[in-house]
Amino acid sequence: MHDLAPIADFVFQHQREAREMGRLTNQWPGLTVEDAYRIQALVVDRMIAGGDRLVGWKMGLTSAAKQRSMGVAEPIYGRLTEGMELAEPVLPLAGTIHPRVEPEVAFVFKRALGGSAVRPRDVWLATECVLPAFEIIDSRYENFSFTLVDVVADNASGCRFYVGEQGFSPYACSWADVGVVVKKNGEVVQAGAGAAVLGHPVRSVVILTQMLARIGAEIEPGMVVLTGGITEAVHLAAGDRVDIVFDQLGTIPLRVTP
Ligand code: 0L1
Ligand code: MG
Repeated sequence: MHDLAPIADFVFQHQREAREMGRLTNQWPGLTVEDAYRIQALVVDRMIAGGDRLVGWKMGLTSAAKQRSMGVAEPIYGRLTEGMELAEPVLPLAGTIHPRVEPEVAFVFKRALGGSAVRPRDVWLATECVLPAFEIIDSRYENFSFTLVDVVADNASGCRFYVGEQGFSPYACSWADVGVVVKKNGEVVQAGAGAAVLGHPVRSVVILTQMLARIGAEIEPGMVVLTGGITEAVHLAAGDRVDIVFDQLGTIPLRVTP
């Protein structure tokens, strides 16, 4: 049994300074997934103590391919804070290590949603709107290489996120069928559809509520949930322009600056 506070201090410092670290599981063998979620929460407590605010949740490992590569059957979740949100689709590389971008669908909630028995239709009733979004993931581990425990403790690689300006009714379309193309410097580098996220992004929210119920937490009114990457993540470098084209729903033009 480890004292988790010094481990959380270690992760917090590496996240704050955007500094690479070795795997926690090498330095502190025996950590469990439950310990890792506790470390994640303690790290975010430190951010909040410094003036930040919890504004939502992110889901990760939501594609069959990512789950297979990590040897898991369940997605993971991370926490979103105000300080992680980009006001405009511009990513300064300063403050990151080796960032990648993922197109995602974001849900914003008007009502609290929680418990272990949430159904998809409960999600729709609690949702204010759905928006095209992107997440910047930036593992603090060397070479983006980690175990499940490591990545959970590192806030599921969460770094920054951006939510588009135009919100859509949850009923505007089938979010499983929404097509997304990612163009980097004019060239198509990824393509996918909402169904890549657990068959339908709404399932990601259902699973999140079940996972949060285990720790007595829930989605609160006003919170945003990033449901998971629709395509493989795309590597970013200074000067890149990445257009994330959501079929019928608009394009988010991401610029990467030094
Ligand atoms: O948001 C994500 O899907 C990332 C989950 C963590 C694994 C990774 O960094 O690829
Ligand atoms: Mg993601």
